[in-house]
Amino acid sequence: MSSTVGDFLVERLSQWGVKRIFGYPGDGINGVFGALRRSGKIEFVQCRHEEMAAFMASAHAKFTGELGVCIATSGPGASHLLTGLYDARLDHMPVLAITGQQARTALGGHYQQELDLMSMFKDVAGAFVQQASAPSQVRHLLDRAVRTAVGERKVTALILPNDLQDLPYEEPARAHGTLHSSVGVCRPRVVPREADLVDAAQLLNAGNKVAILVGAGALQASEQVRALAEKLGAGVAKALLGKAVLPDELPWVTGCIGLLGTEPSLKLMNECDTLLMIGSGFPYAEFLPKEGHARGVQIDIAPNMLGLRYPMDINLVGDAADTLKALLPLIEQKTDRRWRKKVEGWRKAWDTKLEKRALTTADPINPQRVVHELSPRLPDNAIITSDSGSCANWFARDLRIREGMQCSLSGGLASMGAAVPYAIAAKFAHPEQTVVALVGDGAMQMNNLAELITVAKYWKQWGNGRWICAVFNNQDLNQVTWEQRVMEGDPKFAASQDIPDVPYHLFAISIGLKGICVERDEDVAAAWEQALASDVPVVIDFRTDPNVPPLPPHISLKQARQFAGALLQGDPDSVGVIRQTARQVLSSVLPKK
Ligand SMILES: Cc1ncc(C[n+]2csc(CCOP(=O)(O)OP(=O)(O)O)c2C)c(N)n1
Ligand SMILES: [Mg+2]
Repeated sequence: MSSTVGDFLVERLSQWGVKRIFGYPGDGINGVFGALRRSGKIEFVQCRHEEMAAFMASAHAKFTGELGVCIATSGPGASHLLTGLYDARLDHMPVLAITGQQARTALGGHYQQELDLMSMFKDVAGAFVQQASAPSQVRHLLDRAVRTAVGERKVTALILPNDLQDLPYEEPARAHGTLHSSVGVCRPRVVPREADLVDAAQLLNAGNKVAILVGAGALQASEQVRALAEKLGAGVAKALLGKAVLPDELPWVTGCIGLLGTEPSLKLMNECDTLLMIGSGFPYAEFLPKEGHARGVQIDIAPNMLGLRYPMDINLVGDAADTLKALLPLIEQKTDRRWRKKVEGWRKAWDTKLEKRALTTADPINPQRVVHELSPRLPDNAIITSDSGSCANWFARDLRIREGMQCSLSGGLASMGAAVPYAIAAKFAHPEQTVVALVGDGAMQMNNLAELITVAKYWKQWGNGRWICAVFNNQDLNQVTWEQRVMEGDPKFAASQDIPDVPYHLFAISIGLKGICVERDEDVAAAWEQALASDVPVVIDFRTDPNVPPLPPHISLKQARQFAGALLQGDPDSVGVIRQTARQVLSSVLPKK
């Protein structure tokens, strides 16, 4: 039987199916931690920082489909959660944050660690945020926080004053002003009406050149997307969060789209006459067809994500798999395969180009080669995470996803610091699978490095050490350096861009993990093989060349001029940049001298 409010909370979370909570302790939340210890029903994962706990909760939701839960103390613990919670919110993940608060008797008194948490969480957890004030209120607050998070795929927050956590739990009385809530939520099957499906099918059947764009919302609809694309003779581009929807072995999958995307995806969008978008909030409208050039159908579970990036003709509210299942019988098999052949041709040419780029020599290591060599060596069910930075380009372009793999990154928020916590949450959820995190050195220094200590603390518990962190050590905040050059026309600003050299592999060794340093292109493949065969988690320090350009698949004339101008203004790395850029892509746009 429950005794304190804390005990009740833990028991109720367990009834909701929560098995693991990520967090960090503090006196504002000790009443709940005591209950976690007494109960033993929920595993507590101790992170190095509350932001990492929130990233882990977000990743837990992404890699399992379950609710992610994170917990922190009052004041600074709660405020540290914010970025990870925003990550979940922007990627539509169900996450519950539980935090402490000062005692009810102190609130409003400018007390130590007293923050107005209701106001602070109001934006990120706007779907449901409440601060409990009485024991008998906690039951419905928790039930509603979980049901809202799961049912609406939102972030919610529950704030518990510390004195309240230790009070005896009371069931709500049968009286005016009390509530009697329950556990459980059955998600609906959401399928558009038949007449709307018929309209959508007519539009798609009338198209001669159909392009499909899939996002995270289509991750559970791989089979249906594939069947539909085959019938329509369509090419399929993938938004970053939808990278695992279809394997890259399919010759008509054009890969990722956007600034980090591929040339065939760009061509697919520019030349199609019909666009079908499924479960994607891909933001960059300039990579979609020009307005009026294509007719469009969109499918999304969230009505507020429909018709937003492209003026769609038909906006269908629906679950991706169920909607496609209902749509498929209405779709005619296209006999004219010329468009499909064209898309496959683009894709083939791109594969050749990509491989050539990856195998070009660089100084010291070509970062594209790091991911290029990883792809064929990954086990079938590997999980790959990426940080934000130039490695996200190589993750998007050079990583070839196969069936059964999962991958993700901080998509909507594009925050640095997510790759290692994501990879930790992935490993807790799927301990039998190999997990690989791709991380920039700036992101390591920001917070991923400390989170390796969490790996050192827990890996033996996972039952195996198949967990790898690959660092792209270029001593530069490279993605932004290139944005300064190409988008702004500014030379690299060394004061803001250069970062110290840190021996990541030695840090790993010092905390009991394995560390490998790779300094030459020709050693990249062997390093991956060694790491993938290791029974201890590995950190690989790849010394990569910052002058390999992570450029968008197309570069506009304006950007080319700006880029050339930036180099002429005295970019400190101009010689290396020109050499690498010429080798990679841009020989036509470089300054002549
Ligand atoms: C929290 C946060 N701060 C700043 C940025 C802006 N930003 C995006 S990529 C990047 C550079 C990342 O550098 P690094 O991790 O070394 O990767 P690289 O691009 O060098 O491969 C920065 C500063 C961000 N996305 N998130
Ligand atoms: Mg870097």
